[in-house]
Order: sequence, then structure tokens, then C-alpha cells
Amino acid sequence: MEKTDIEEPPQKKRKSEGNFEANNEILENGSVLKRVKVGSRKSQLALFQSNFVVDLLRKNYSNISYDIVPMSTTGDKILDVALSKIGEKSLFTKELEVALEKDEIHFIVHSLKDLPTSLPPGMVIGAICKRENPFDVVVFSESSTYKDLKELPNGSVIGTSSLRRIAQLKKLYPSLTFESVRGNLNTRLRKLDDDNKYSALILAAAGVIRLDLEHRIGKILTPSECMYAVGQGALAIECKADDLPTIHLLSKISDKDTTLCCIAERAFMKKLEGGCSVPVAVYSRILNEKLYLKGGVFSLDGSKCIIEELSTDFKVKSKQDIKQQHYAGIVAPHIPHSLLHISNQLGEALAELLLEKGAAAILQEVRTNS
Ligand code: DPM
Repeated sequence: MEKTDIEEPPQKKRKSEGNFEANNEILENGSVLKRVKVGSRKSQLALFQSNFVVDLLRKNYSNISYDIVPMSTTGDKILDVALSKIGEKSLFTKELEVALEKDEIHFIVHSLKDLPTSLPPGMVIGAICKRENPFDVVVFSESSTYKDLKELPNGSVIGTSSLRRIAQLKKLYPSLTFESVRGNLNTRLRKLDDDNKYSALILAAAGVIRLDLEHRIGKILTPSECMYAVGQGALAIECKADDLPTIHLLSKISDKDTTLCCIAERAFMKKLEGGCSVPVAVYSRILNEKLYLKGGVFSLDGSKCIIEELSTDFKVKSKQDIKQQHYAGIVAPHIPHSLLHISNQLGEALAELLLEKGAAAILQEVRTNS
């Protein structure tokens, strides 16, 4: 049976896939990438994450040598102000991206949730690795005997500067007080254990687990208590859009399901025009070839919220001619383009649904008041 042009949109895109194939051969010979430089923030977590990615790459390309180049960023330097008050979008990324632009490094390893949905011109997310536990957790002070937020006495102070966490938890636990706590993970834990000020911290499980502090997790928050930040728990690797050898190298360590979930989450965020400092939260998963995305927008005290869920079937083939090259900054030449497209559409559709229900007014109010 002959297939029509319209039923076979992926053919068109194969052209660029062909280029990636060609680069594979060059790469296997080691003639293009012999020495790979990896830009990283200097924090313990960032260095762990960069080393984690290098270890994954080494398993696939053992003949390449890898150097990690640590750098300080604006976000690392300003420690006394809550993140939502600083108001610059690429706080933790700018200095690293300048080095990437100048070809001083091949790529940067980021926590995906710290990457804005619009990257600087010429930059893309070349791969997203398999997601660590995406949920938030409660960490109690070392001397605490409490096991859940609901047990804490009225007025207990919870350390977090995330508007997303505060909004969702204030709604559930109006008697708790939330205060900003900055610094890297170990500094925060020291403040929790030594200061007597905080009863508990809310942290991303992923960071706690990566630093081998899993034993400090008091409780994992379920999505009905606190949905997570867009991209939370996933590592993203940023590189130049035209650096095909690096994009090919990275495709070996990309995780398909994580990439599709994160495309949906980021498309949702992008359409809502949310940034890392607005109370927008998600929960996504892939089950039986279906992608589910739940998303919420909250007022600062959580008293107003809009939460909806949509799903999409990966078995239904998209018949559209897909021209898009990246989705909220993400490229994935090794994943069928129709799947990337469907995931992106799901995120946008969910954002549109929330906007229809009044999300814009809530976000506007948050921006005026925070
Ligand atoms: C972003 C937020 C926070 C980080 C806001 C949010 C938390 C700030 C705070 C966008 N980035 O989540 O609503 O608690 O004061 C950050 C962490 C990780 C990456 C630490 C954490 C590790 C987990 C990961 C900070 N960025 O959230 O506990 O890689 O996803």
C-alpha cells in the first residue's frame, strides 16, 4: 500500500536526523569530540550533578576526556534575599551561558526547574536525563519527634522561599508560618538543626537524595498536598543549538519518558507565562502509552487556586506536518517528533484550560503582590 505524503510527516524531518547519524560516525571515531568541557555552578549539588552526567557519558564514550569547569553565578552570590524578590530570570545560568556562547565549554548541567522556558538565542536543552523522585519532602530538625506537618503546633515555622510550596501548604495548614531560608542544602540543614527557629524545611526530594541525605526525609508530600515545580527532579543539559556533535553525544543519556513529561510541563508553564517565582505546580506521568498532566495556579496564600488535569494518547498518530524544531527549548532528535509534538500540545491545552478558568487574574495578582 502506498502512503501519502500527509500521512508520513516524519519523513521530512528525517533529513536532520540523517545529519545526526553522520555525526555519530565522526563521534565514534573520536575525531570530533576528544575533550569535553562541562560548565557547572560551584555548589556541592551542582558539582554532583555535573559529575553524574559525566559518569553517564563515560559509560557510553570512554575514549573522550571530560573536564568540569566550576563557575559562580549571580544567584550563588546573592544569598540574603528571597529568590522571588530578586526578579531576574536567569539568576543561576547567565555566567555559564556566556561561557557556552564563547565556546569555552561544550555544555552546562542544570536542574531543569531552574531553566527558564525561553533560553537565550542559539541555546537548547540537548538532553534531559531520567528523573529522580520529583516530589517535595518535609525535613524535620534533627531533634524533632514530629513525622507530619499536621502534627506541628500552631505558629511553627517552616523554611522555604518557594511561593509554590507556601501557597499549597498554607491552604492545607493555615496555622503554620512560612519563612525564607536560603543557601545551599547543607547550609539550610545546619540552620534547621542549630537555629531552633525552623521546625521543618520543605525541599525537593531529588536534591536531598543526590547528596546522600535520604535519611533526613521525614515525609514525602503527595500531589494532593503539594504538586511539584515544572521540571523538578530532572537534570537538563544545555548546549548550542548548532553543535550537532554535542547534541548527538547527549542523546545517549537522554530519557524518553522524562523528556516527554517535561516538554508537557514546560509548554504548560510557557503558555501561562509563569517563571520560577510564581506559584505554578504540576504532576505528570506516563502510563500505558498515555501522558497525564495535572497543573495548578495558586494565589500567594493558596486561598484561590485553579487545578485541572488532561491526558493524551501516544497511540494516536499526529497527522500534522510538524515543523517545530524545539519545544520550550528542548531538542530530542532521537525521539519520534510526533510524540514531542503531542506532549507540547497537552501542556498548552492545559494552560489554555486554566486561563479560561481565570488563571491570568491569579497570576497578575501574584505579580503585583510579590
Ligand atoms: C526553583 C525553586 C526552588 C529552586 C522554586 C520552587 C526552591 C527554592 C526554595 C525554581 N529552584 O521549587 O517552587 O526552596 O527556597 C532548587 C533545588 C533543586 C533545584 C532545591 C529544592 C534540586 C532539585 C532538582 C532551588 N533547584 O527545590 O529543594 O534538581 O529539581
